[in-house]
Amino acid sequence: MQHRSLTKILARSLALVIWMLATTAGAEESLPVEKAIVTAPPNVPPPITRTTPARVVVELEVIEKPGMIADGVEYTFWTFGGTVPGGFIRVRVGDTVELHLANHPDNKLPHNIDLHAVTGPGGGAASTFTAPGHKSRFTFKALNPGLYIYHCATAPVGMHVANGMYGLIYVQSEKPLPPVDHEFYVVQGDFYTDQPFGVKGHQAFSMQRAIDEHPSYVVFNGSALSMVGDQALQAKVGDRIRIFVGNGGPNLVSSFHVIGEIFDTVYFEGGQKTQNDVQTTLIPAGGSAIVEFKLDTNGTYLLVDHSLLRTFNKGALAMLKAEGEQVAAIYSGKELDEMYLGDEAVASALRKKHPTPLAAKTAGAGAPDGRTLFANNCAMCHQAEGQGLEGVFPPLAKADYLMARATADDRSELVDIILNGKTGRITVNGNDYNAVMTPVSGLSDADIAAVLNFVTTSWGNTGARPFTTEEVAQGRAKIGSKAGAATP
Ligand code: HEC
Ligand SMILES: [Cu+2]
Repeated sequence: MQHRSLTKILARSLALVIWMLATTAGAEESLPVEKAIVTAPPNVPPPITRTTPARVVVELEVIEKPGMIADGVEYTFWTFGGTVPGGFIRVRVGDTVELHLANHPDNKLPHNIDLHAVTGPGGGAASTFTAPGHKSRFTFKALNPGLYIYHCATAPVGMHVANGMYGLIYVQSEKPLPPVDHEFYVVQGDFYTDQPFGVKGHQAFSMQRAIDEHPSYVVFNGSALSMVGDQALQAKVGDRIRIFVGNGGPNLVSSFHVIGEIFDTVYFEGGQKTQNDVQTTLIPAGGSAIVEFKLDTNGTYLLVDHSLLRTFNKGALAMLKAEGEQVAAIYSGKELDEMYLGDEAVASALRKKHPTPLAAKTAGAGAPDGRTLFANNCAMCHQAEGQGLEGVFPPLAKADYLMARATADDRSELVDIILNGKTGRITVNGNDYNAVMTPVSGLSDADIAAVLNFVTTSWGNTGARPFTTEEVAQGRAKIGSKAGAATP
C-alpha cells in the first residue's frame, strides 16, 4: 500500500516537473517582443513600467567616424551608434535580450561587443565578432540587476576601447528606482593622441601613450566640450537628479565628484547597495555608479574627476545648470569682503622681518603687490610668465586681447573677467580658446588694480595707463558683481 502510493506520488511529481519545464520553455517563446529604446548621451531611455519579462531587441551599429575631442582638435572615434559613449540600453531583470550588432560597410575594422550584464563566456564577444558590412546576433538573459559597462573586445582590445568603444546598459531591478526629475548619462574616458592636449588639427592615436597610461585627454562623453556652455545639462532648482555614470577607461580610475553638490545617494559600483552623503565616488575602469542628488539652490555645478589636473588640463569637466532662484538659506553667495588684518601686533613685527610678501596681503602695509597677487591667483592657469598653455589657457604676456582692452577708454571688461570669470570662444594672438575661467574670488578693488597693473606692464606688455582702485570700484559697480555667487 505504502509502496504503491509513493510510486504514485513520484510519478505525479515527475509529470508536474515535465509540465513545468514544458510551460517555462513555452513562456520563453511566447514572451512579448519589444524593440529597445537606445538613447545617445546624455539622454537615458524612460523607465520600464512592465512588471513581467519581455524579449527585448537591441540594435547597435558600429560607426568609425571623425569628431571633435576638444576645440579645434579632431579625432577618429570608433563608436557604438555614432556617439561616445555608445547608446544607453535599458532592460529589466529577467528579460531576454536579443542583441544585434551591425558593422557599417564603410568601417575599416572588425568589431564585437562584450556586455558586463551578460552571464556567459566573453560577455558576447565571440558571438558578435563582425566584419565591416556584416551583422551578427546573440541572445542572453539579464540575470542580475545593475548598471553595466559594455565595450568592444576586438584585439587590440585596449585600442578599441581607447577609441571610444564603450557605453552603459542598465538592467532595471524588479523594484524600480524612485522617480526623479532628470536622468542623465555620463561616461568618462581617457584618450591617447600622439600630440599633447590642445594641439589643433587631426590627431592620431598613440599606442605608446596608451601603454604608458599617459593620456593626453580625459573627458566626459567623448569630448572636452560635450557638456559645457550651450551643451550643459539643464535642470531647475528643486529638481532631483540621477546620473548614470560609467568609466570606459581604458586605463584610469575616476574620482567622480560634482563641485557644489553632495550625492544624497550613491549606488556604488552600479550595484544594489547604497551609501548616503557622499562627496566623491570611485568609478573603476570598466565600472559604474548611480548618483542622486537634489538641486537645492541655483547655479552651475561642475562634474569633474577630482584627480583635478585631468579636469583643468585634460578636459574632464562638464556642467549642470540649475535655473531658478538662489536659496539664500542654503547658500548665501558672497556676504562680506573686507580687510582682515589679523593680529596687528604680530603682523607688524613680521612685516619688519619679511617686508614684501606680507605687504602684499595686508592693506595696512600700503599698496598690494601685483606680482604676488598674480602668482597666487592667476599663474596656476596663465602660467608663471603669463605665457599661457596652448589650447587651454590664453597668454597674458604680449596678449593682443588683454592689451586691446587695457588701452580702451572703458576698461571694466577686465574687471568683469576677474570677478565673473570667462567662457566662450575667444582669439588671443591668432589662436582660438574656448575654455572656462572660473571667477577669481577674494580680491579687493585695490588688489584687482594691482594685479591688472602688474600684468599690463610685465613680460613686454606696454602702453596701458595705470589702473586705480577708483577705476576698479567703478567697473565693479557697472558690471554688477556676481563674484562668489553660485552662478558664474
Ligand atoms: C582656473 C584658471 C584661471 C585662472 C585662475 C585665471 N584665469 Fe584668466 N583665463 C582662463 C581661461 C581658461 C581663459 C579663456 C576663457 C575663454 O576661453 O573664454 C582666461 C582668460 C583671461 C583673459 C582674457 C584673455 C587674454 O589672454 O587676455 C584675461 C585678461 C585673464 N584671463 C586674466 C586673468 C587674471 C588677471 C587672473 C588672475 C587674477 C586670471 N585670469 C585667473 C583661466 C584662468
Ligand atoms: Cu572595436
